[in-house]
Amino acid sequence: MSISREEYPLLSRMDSPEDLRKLSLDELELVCAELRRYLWDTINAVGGHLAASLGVVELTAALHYVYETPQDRLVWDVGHQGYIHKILTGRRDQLPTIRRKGGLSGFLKRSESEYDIFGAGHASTALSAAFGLAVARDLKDEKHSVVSVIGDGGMTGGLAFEALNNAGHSGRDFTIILNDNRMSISPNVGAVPKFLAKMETNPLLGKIKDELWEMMGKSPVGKDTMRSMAGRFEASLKTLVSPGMLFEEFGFQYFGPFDGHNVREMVEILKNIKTHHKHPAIVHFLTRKGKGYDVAEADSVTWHAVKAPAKVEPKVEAKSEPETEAYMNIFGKAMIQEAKRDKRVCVITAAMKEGTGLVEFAQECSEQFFDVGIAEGHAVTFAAGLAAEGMRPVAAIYSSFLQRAYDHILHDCALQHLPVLFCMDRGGLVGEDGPTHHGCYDLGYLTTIPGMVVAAPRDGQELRNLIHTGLHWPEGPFGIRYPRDKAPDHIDWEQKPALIKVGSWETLREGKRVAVLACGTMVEAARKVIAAEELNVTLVNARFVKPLDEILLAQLLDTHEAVLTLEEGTGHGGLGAQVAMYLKSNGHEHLFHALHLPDSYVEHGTRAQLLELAGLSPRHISEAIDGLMKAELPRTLVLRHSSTPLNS
Ligand SMILES: Cc1ncc(C[n+]2csc(CCOP(=O)(O)OP(=O)(O)O)c2C)c(N)n1
Repeated sequence: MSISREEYPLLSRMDSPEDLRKLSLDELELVCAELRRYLWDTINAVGGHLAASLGVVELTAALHYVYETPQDRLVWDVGHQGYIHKILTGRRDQLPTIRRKGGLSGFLKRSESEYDIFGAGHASTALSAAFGLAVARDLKDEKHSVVSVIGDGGMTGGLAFEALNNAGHSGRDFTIILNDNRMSISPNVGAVPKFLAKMETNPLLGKIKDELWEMMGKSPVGKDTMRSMAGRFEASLKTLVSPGMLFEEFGFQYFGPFDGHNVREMVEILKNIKTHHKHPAIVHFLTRKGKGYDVAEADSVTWHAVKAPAKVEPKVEAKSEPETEAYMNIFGKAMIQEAKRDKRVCVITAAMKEGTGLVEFAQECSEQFFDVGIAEGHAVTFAAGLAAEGMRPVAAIYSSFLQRAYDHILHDCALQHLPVLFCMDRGGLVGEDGPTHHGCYDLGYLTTIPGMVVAAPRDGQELRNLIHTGLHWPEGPFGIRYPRDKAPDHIDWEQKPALIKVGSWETLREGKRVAVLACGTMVEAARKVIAAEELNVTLVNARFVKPLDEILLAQLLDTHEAVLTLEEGTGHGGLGAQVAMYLKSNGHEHLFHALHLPDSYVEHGTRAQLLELAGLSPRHISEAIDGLMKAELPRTLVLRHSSTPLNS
């Protein structure tokens, strides 16, 4: 559906950045107002990331106005702030479909648009990727500009500094735009925000700079010679008043800080950089998350992402069950109890206090809470250090973000038998955030690590018990993954959590012929299917994916003819793969079927839609059980993988 000319006189004509470049500066200002209104109205109606994109309206417009995208390469970090970029690059009318199945992705994606030069979803990649583009350009003897945009939050990731280290002294034409809104999702942490704030507020530097610009004709981008003189003078001033200016030491020429909402000035600044500056440069813009809407400016944490308003359902008279709690909140509450019980418990987040359910923990147990910034690798090795001194560290990191820290888990924790507890929220399909955020791989990538315990609770109480168990486990890293979902049970918080024998499974129901081994979310899904269809099969809660409960497994194999494994993870290395290996290694010839996520990238949509698409819906479970119940008695081991590759 296209937007109306009456409501959006300019924006309705912007079909590509080419159209934007034809506007006068007055019109550019007007189009920014229309962009902001369109974004606000649409995202409040359909849900999505909001505050960050509101903050980069002028920046995005200025970048596409000055640079000849897509020939000039524009690389965005994370991509959650890329909605304005999407609107201006031919996707305006599809914005209402964002994050819905079949609609626009919530992040940038190479397959979605030629303007999405580099896809993302995870933070701190933009500088490395863009520097790769810049080097490729030079090797191919091409002349376009390469510009990357990174937030002050993204700058807390070590990868960003690795790129600065590598790119700064290369001398290549490479521009970094630092979008500094002083916020990650929550207020930014550590030295980077302090250092940036110093540059913004250093009164001596500011005063001298103002006077300098005054002398140069009141414009921060005066005539070329004056500007370069000013630049040189300013550079020496900076070393005088702020020795060791970080970026300059890395080999970048630093420009700023500038007002990131004055689109006219930004255009002038960027034009000058593009035309005259052919070396590594950092342009520092100050922006405000949520800009333009008081509520969002005042509380950008809440407005970081908004949900679509719930549909008004007709009132149901029947007494409805009170809602159960989300796993993430159960985790947060359980940690408060554990941290109060044992002062050695330390909880670490990598800039995801809200997302991992730790807001109350941070208030109530502030001494035991550590936000290390968007730095998952560091978070893990830091936790290993704590463990080496006898503390009980808990690394609360989303399953997909922990992928970045694989070697930190292996080399820094497991190899040294250091007991770090990993609590991985967003295990399995996350829904609308899509493939960058699905936690599909954890069961696979963690079970490859010798000595690692890998578990998935079937409900909230079991999450508490596993946390308790993990905090008492002395032998090495212990991982617990749970979904972005509500737990199926109500928790009695008065009751103390229990210790579970590591590696033990739980038989939930005894039946004949088929043993269903399910882990995590799949336990409840299988329980419902079995109950609804009154199937006479055995159901086992295979809560430990590593180590397997080989004693119970052997008993089950004695008494059953077929085995079905169910897991919300990829087939490689997870429950099914391990059980299959056990069967094969021990010469069993049972019928075997494994339901798991496909070996392809699952797109975005609701969790229910994606489970259906990925072959893990109740229908698929029912068909798999039915197939095994009716199948011929096994003569050979049949290893069938359920999933068909999905089109991505
Ligand atoms: C590796 C990784 N860790 C965590 C996140 C979750 N996350 C998404 S946006 C964001 C904040 C980014 O802050 P900044 O770069 O300053 O951008 P802003 O939202 O302020 O525009 C975080 C932590 C992520 N996307 N990737």
